[in-house]
Amino acid sequence: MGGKLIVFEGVEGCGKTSQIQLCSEWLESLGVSVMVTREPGGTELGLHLRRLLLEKAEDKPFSTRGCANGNAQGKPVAQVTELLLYAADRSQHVEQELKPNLTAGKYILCDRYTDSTIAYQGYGRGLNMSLINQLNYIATGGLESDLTIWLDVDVEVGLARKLLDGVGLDRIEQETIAFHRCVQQGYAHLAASHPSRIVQVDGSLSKEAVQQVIQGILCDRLHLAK
Ligand code: Z5A
Repeated sequence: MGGKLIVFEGVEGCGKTSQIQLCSEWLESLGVSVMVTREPGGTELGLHLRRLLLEKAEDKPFSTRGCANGNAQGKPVAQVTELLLYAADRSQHVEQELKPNLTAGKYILCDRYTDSTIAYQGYGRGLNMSLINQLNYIATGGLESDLTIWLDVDVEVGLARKLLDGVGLDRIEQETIAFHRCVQQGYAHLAASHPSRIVQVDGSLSKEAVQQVIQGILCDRLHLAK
């Protein structure tokens, strides 16, 4: 495939959306053909799944929190069901958007991919890692990112940024700090295990400083001329 799949990962509020926007503008200024997408929700089917997956706790009826503490007020979605919904979203996304656009030579900037499932459902929820790896493989057909940028910020910093936005926290953002710390540990472990694919970037710097670092990494790793 002629294009490149560049994934942005990290805990809530780490700055993925902001950096993807800046990166897209920069790449286009270099004459690169860019596509911006995300998981969940990169397809029409995925948008429906995204709504189900991220509904706020007060917007019942779905809640995995109730499932975990056995005190469901609404109808809890089982944790494996949640995992399967992310896999369904990814499978459709890979077939409908990622593969054709990579073949067309695009640079795809993707907000979250397989590592999110490992970090959130694996490290966060504690689901079986071998099951997650199998589902990731089935959903992607083995398509891995060419480069993954992990925007590393403290969990508290990311959540504080989200609270400042004043839009309210979604279902996963409303999880406990302990949950988000497990997710963060998941990213740290992934980055240490896949140094050639995942690059850690200090997301606590200013947006402009983070963007400079990312542009340098893309130039080095993807042989782009600045
Ligand atoms: N999820 C999962 O569990 N399993 C999976 O397999 C997948 C996903 C694929 C998707 O949410 C949710 O699904 C996610 C994991 C789960 N959990 N939650 N919730 P999402 O990706 O759509 O949303 P998010 O992860 O919560 O990201 P976000 O809210 O869009 O945040 P962001 O993109 O990382 O950050 P941002 O929007 O660029 O910035 C947030 C705020 O911080 C905003 O006000 C910015 O202006 C500000 N900001 C950004 N950068 C900076 C810097 N450098 N300094 C200061 N302020 C900054």
